Amino acid sequence: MSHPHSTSHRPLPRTASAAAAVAMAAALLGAGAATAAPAGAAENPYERGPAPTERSIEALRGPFSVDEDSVSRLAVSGFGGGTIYYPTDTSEGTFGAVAVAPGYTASQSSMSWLGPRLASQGFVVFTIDTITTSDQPDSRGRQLEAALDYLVEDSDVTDVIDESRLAVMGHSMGGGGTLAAAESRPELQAAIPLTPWHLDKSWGDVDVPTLIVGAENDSIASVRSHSEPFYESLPDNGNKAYLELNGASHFAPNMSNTTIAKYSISWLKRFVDDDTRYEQFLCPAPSRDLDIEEYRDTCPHS
Ligand code: 856
Repeated sequence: MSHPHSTSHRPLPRTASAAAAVAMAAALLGAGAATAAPAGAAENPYERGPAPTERSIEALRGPFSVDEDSVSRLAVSGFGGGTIYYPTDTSEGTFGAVAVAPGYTASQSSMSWLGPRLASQGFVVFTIDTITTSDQPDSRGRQLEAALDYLVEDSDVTDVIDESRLAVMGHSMGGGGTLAAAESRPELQAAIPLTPWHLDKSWGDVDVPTLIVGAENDSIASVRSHSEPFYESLPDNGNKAYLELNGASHFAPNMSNTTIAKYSISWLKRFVDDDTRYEQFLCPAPSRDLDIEEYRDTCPHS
């Protein structure tokens, strides 16, 4: 870009005082640009709730009170109904939303712990039932998309949601569906497959920030054949992470789990809300400990 105040193409004399004058002019121009910006423009309009701490992201409940709304399967199409958990206080603005799919043979109740856990941190959470409990991963992905469409277009909480900030999660075949939905809808802001299962191991077209959670002792969707190849196939130049739960089974995501909660909250806050206050929990990568067998990432996030 050309400099608006430059009138000469003659090289400046490279004396110390001339260099200082150039630096001063640049500083003044920078300051002028900052003061000319609208008030508050530097603040993130999507930030919700107080500054986080390790303790606040591990807590059983976050700062927002939560209500729930049951959605009958008879009232919807493209998925099997579910339960919407949503923050009651909209004084800071609308919230991002996340749809959550269960695994093979399971219902929404298998993921219900995530409803109040995530909603109380400032998200609308829709734990869904699938059309049949034997639906395959790609079908579960389409059902997650239908659930998000219902949430922003037809639900009783449309006014609570920012339709441009949506995410998907799911367990096992629902985690495979989460990958499929992310591939199908690049406009999604985040995806979190939990001990995901899918026959397709190639997800190089996914352009959605994706946190894959694997379980070390998973004998249904082994990390060797599922989570690890899924993670490695995601583009290296995108935002992705792999969290492997130490000593955990395939069913770890079906019970209240603080490690899943704290990294899911951080991922959703970082990418659905653009809330960089949570980057501290993701980068640098958490260390191996009693809860974490392994963590892979593409830090720093962009
Ligand atoms: C249960 C996914 C051949 O595939 C399987 O055996 C299999 C079994 C179970 C699941 C799953 O979704 O488990 C979650 O709620 C694949």
